[in-house]
Amino acid sequence: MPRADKETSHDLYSFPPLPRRRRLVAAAVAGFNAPSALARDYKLGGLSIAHPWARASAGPARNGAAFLAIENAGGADRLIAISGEVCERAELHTHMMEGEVMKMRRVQSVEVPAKGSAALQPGGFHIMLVGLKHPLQEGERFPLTLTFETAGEITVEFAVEGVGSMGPQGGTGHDTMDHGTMTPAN
Ligand SMILES: [Cu+2]
Repeated sequence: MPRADKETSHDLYSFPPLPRRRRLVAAAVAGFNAPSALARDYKLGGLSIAHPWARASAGPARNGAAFLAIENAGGADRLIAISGEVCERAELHTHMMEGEVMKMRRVQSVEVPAKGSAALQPGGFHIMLVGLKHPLQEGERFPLTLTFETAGEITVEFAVEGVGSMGPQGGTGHDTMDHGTMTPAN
């Protein structure tokens, strides 16, 4: 079991050994531009927001995770806030290794470099949907409003994909990173 501390014990879960992790990351990168029937892309200034999606809830889970990819044709920007009716609050999280344990940590923003890209994807940055008002069902869609420091606000629709989904490329069925077993923060 991972070491638990008071601040982040709700964020703890096991992570697969490194070789598998590398493969997942490689697959995610390869899939970055993959088309998807569910995807809808959005533009805001120089930003293109591709494939907003979330994982279906596992049972009555109260938290969920949502993902998207951002490409930036303009100057540096930062994703600084998320809001929506689907949950009590949405937070930006990342994953960090602490020893051999992967943990989630809240972050204040996600950098979107000039002429660069940022990916919110399983195993990395993600939007944590805290206190879901109902379990997310595969095939459902819900809106979230993204706030960028420079580009401003845009509301995008997230498509709910399967519980084990890893993203646009269809995924590997890896489910130990599911947020569904987490309990809400207090
Ligand atoms: Cu999280």
